[in-house]
Amino acid sequence: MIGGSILSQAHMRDPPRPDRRWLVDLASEPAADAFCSWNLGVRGAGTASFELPMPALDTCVESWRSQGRLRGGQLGAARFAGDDELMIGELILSERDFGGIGTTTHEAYRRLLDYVPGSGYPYVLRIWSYLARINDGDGDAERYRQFCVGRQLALERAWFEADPAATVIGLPDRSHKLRLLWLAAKTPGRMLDNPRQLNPRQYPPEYGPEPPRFSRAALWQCSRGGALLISGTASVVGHSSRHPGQIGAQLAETKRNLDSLLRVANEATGIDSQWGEGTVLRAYVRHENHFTLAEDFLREHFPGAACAVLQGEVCRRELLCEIEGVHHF
Ligand code: 3EB
Repeated sequence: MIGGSILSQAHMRDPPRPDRRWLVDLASEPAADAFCSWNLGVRGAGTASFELPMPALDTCVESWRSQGRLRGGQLGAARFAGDDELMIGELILSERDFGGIGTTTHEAYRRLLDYVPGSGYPYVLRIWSYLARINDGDGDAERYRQFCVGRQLALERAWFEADPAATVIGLPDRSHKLRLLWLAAKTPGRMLDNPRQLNPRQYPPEYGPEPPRFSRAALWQCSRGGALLISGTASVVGHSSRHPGQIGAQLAETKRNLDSLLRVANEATGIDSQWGEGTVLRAYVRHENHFTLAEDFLREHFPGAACAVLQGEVCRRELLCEIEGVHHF
């Protein structure tokens, strides 16, 4: 009896072992193997959580760390969270309300362009767009190409001085929702091209009636340092897809594109930076059975980087993977 109580006291002094809380645990971040998480307590007006409904190799939380006062709110169908320097907004529109992906994209970008100038964060650095069935439809009726038509129609109002960095990825579900997230700043960034890749505005018409509109990366400086916001980067050299259907070769080509982009950024900053601890990558693979292959590739070629691998459809059918991310200088 006495022995038993000493034993349990000794046990109480042990540091808590997470695996003992085999069903429910509390931590500042959701557990990697959670099937559900409850966010308890209001952390601050500016702390928002956005959800990407796509399968992942390991679920994880990508946290954007704040500087100064937090703020957040809702503007029509959009909600946003921000701090003294940056904000991220999310706008979700249903194609059911706007009649097709082209018109829905046009409406979403139009709202974005209307909202941004008066938002207090007038410089859009980066945009993410997610839609389902991105490769459905043939020729110029393909949904990605219709997305490009809608985006171009909105951007013809020529509000962006330089196109923001971007990602467009297909969600592997049947949803009718277009999800647009944008990162905007109070101070401007510098948009970068990649010498290995054509500026998307100059893609020939074989890729669709209207060209994609994005820069290969945005370089942004603040008191905490510089950040390279890297667009979705795939196995595209010039304007053409390389190594159709070959995941290993596509990953290697994508890495060469990323290396080339980092050289441009190093020149711009005057810092000889390398991939490593300061690198956060998100890889999208079209097929779930390429999850571990992609992760092994990232581990080997970006040692020290933090990596997430998600299942998503790339905008050209022959492309099997795309990598985006943030590199801190
Ligand atoms: C490419 O290089 C690959 O339409 O905004 C990557 C990132 C791609 C963004 C976009 C498209 C977009 O063309 C596809």
